[in-house]
Amino acid sequence: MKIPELQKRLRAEKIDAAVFMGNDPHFRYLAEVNENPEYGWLIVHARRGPVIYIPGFEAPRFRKMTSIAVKEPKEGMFRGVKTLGIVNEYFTIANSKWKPVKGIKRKDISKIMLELRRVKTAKELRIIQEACKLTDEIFEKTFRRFKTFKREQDAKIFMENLARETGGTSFPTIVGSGKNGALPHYQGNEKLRKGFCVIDYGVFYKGYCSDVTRTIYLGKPSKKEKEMYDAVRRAQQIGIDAVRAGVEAASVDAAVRYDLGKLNKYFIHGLGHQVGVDVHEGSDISLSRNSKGTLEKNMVVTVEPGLYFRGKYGIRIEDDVVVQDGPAKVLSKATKNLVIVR
Ligand SMILES: [Mn+2]
Repeated sequence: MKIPELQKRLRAEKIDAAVFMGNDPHFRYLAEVNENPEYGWLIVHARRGPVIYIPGFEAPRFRKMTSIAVKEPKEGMFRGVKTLGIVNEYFTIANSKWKPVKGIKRKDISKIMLELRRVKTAKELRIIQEACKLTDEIFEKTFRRFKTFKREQDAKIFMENLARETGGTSFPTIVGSGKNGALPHYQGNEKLRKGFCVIDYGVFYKGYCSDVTRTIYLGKPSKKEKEMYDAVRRAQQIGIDAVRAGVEAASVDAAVRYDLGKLNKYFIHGLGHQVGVDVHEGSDISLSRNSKGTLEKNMVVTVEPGLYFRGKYGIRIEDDVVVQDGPAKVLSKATKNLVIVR
């Protein structure tokens, strides 16, 4: 429960209350519910209990999900509030014209929220670990089934269907075969090409995301291709080994690039990012060369080096790991031995 910590921060900043709109992931995060309401908001008061305001027809459902008081919207919700914390990104222009907040001074609390979300509670870690376990199982099922797929999206649809029962996927699945794998965010649907096939996939589970990539091979890899795969796998392990509480986030990216040596020029994106209620969380600290800040215990980050040879193929391996005082705990465990589909 992060609300008491938020209240402490609000008091320190002399903010009387914070409001989170229904579409804001912080709503789920703070209320500890799996979904956002279509319409409604959460008010966290600095000095009294939080309240969710939601229309009557939605209220019973949310009452079952949270211990926070759920009430119907009414006048005077912000009585006594002189300074109101908002999250700029979700407090849109329409909201700023919203009558109940008229005349109340507003202060952006995005930074406070980023800081709160950065370090995960034991409960959050448990949920993300479960999300990763589901992801592993879906990867294994997909590998076994791969021979039957004709097009890239046959694999994508198969995987996304398996995620339906748990809450869906955390982002659009990427399946890029052959030269398409050289485009990190490829979303096409070509006939599956021989060679490497990059599969980037994650589930949305109890309000949290997983984000895992495996690269498999369709056909028979050459010696050179196997070497490239091994280079990515080794670099990824070096990245995981470098993740530790207290280290500069940027230094983890640097360690991987150093290991890749001449191949580094084919590694065209950052090494990783935080993950949580959002799949790309907390842009303030990431495993990339321009990131400032250090890793803290119980942050969850991805480690995802890749090599991209334009017009030829791509390889990426991505795991979700928990930052610890000692070696990072790897949550995603789908095999990293090169899966070969013939
Ligand atoms: Mn990722």
